[in-house]
Amino acid sequence: MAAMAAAATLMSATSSILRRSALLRPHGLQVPRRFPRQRFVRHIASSTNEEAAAKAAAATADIGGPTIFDKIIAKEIPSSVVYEDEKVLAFRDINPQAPVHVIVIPKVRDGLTGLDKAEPRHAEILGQLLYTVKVVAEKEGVADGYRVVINNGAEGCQSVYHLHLHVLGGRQMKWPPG
Ligand code: DGP
Repeated sequence: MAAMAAAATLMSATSSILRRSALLRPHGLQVPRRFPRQRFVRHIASSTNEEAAAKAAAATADIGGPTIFDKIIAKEIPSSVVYEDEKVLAFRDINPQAPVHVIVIPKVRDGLTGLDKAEPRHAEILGQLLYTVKVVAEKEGVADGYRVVINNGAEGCQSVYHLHLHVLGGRQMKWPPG
């Protein structure tokens, strides 16, 4: 009789252990533990990405004020446009230093107050600006010889803080430049 009672107790205990491990753990214990963990990891990852993006945006924010070139782009003040496309504008300099003197600018400054603010993300627009210089030189009939100048910063004689390339031609250039 005692042996039968002991066997019944053992079977009940075994069944309880089996129920917990084989049935409850996968459906009852593991599910609620696994999902929150994954969500937590995803949350950490996404907030880290957001923070990194916010830091990158702050580091490259366009902190320069508006310039006269914004008004030229918006056609609020007139200019003699030599070339224009979606991203780039080229117009004659108001104070020409050579028979041909054209300014080439990005329509969206995107932090490029000067060349010193260039970031890897600007590589495409920088290439487009340079290519536009070549197009402008051909249009202006100076493709055989011209000079491209970027004045950067106060010591470089920059006066308008919106990146621009000067295309100068139509006369013999001298070297070194002043
Ligand atoms: P820089 O000194 O490198 O920043 O050159 C700025 C040039 O911009 C300078 O050669 C004169 C030109 N510029 C300034 N204001 C105007 C304007 O209102 N119209 C035109 N067409 N050019 C301007």
